[in-house]
Amino acid sequence: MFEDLSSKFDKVFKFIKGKGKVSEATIDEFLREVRRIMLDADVNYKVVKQFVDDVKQKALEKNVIRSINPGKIVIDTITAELVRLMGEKKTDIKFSNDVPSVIMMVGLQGSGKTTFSGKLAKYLKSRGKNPALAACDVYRPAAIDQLKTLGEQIDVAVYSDDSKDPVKIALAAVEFCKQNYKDTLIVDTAGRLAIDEEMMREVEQLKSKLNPAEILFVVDSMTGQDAVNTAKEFHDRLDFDGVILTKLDGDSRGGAALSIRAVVDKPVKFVGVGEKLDAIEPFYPDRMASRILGRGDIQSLVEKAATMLPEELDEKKIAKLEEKFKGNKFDFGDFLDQLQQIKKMGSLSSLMGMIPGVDRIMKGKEIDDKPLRQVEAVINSMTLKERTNPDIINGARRKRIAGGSGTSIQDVNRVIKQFYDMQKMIKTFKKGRGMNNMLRNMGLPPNFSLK
Ligand SMILES: Nc1nc2c(ncn2[C@@H]2O[C@H](COP(=O)(O)OP(=O)(O)OP(=O)(O)O)[C@@H](O)[C@H]2O)c(=O)[nH]1
Ligand SMILES: [Mg+2]
Repeated sequence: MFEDLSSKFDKVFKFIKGKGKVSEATIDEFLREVRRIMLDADVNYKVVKQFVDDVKQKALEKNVIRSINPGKIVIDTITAELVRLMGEKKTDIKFSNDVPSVIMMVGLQGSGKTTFSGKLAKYLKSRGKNPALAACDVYRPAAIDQLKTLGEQIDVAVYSDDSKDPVKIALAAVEFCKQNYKDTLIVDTAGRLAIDEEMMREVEQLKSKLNPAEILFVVDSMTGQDAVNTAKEFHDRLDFDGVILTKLDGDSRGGAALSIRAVVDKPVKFVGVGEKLDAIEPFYPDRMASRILGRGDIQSLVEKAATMLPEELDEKKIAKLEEKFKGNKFDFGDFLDQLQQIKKMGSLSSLMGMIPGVDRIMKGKEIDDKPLRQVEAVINSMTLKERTNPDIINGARRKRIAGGSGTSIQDVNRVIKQFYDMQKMIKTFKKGRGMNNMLRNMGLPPNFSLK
């Protein structure tokens, strides 16, 4: 995410860090560079001007010119101003006192409304809500089916009928929620190629009839300043409550993320970071600033792992795994369980991108998940007996497993070797020689840390 922006910030920060004392002219030179970086990232020019002026004023107030550590003052000021620019604090979804709370999605065609409706339903469901979806895009023939398919994947009811009237469908969906004890209704609406009067009238009508708790404007972050301009037009007509920035996993330069809040004065509430239904993250301005400045986002990574636990990994399973570790009984079945846990957290690329510095090294390159998938396929082709007792996997069995999993015998050999290596690692760990031994086994120096 934003690799280009982070590496440029990194460069210009190095310039100021190296300075002992600075004059106002040096600060100006530095800020001219910051300005250029932000314009290159397609941040709105008015926003950039205000930002740079604010940074200068605040740095001067902090006596940067007389300071012996001017670099730190300037960098801290920029960090704080970036956070402020994006809205300071995370803003939650609002719910109404009426049942159901209606959350309405609006935005241009292809911005990601339908996908985000599914993501939000899944997100709210895992947090104790009982949502339903309403299919109010009656224009695109496949739109209703698309939403129904998403609903099936997450086991959330989708209300649709063939009245061809979005307002009627939405009102009927509200009734459906009341009768079926659904507390939240997510309304997916139709998008058009550019803002047209008909679409605007339709969403205005939906707004007045539904009295939604939230209108969320969904926008493709890759469209940069166009995203910001569209946001403004939608905002003038609809006074929406929050912004959803989608496709931040792509090569979005950061312009939309950095300018939208300042231009429409409405918070970004979530971001979309992939096509899958769990590729949704609440928007934290401070964490986003950290990513933009190439410092990663360890907090989100940890939370991602932690929030999975109640839902997807039950206490019993953890206890069982611990037992197995202790008794040296860790087998291929457990190996497979572990792999599936990792996969549930998202793609390897998105996980690695949250580690400080990694984004810049990878420069947007995708990490190939194929080896993981291969390991999974190989284990899936083993019999239960083979999984618990890998020593019996002889040549003939290896051949069968390779055939069954669509891999080669070499692949199977590799997976089995990896498994034994992992067992060895667990043993070293158990013997109490601790973390450093484990790191050495992984080919890393002792006391290795990501910071
Ligand atoms: N990479 C990536 N793709 C996304 C994201 N969100 C949506 N998409 C993809 O963008 C395309 C359009 O998404 P939709 O959800 O159908 O968009 P929409 O706004 O409902 O489109 P219309 O109904 O035609 O107006 C699909 O191929 C999605 O898979 C995201 O966060 N990241
Ligand atoms: Mg749609």
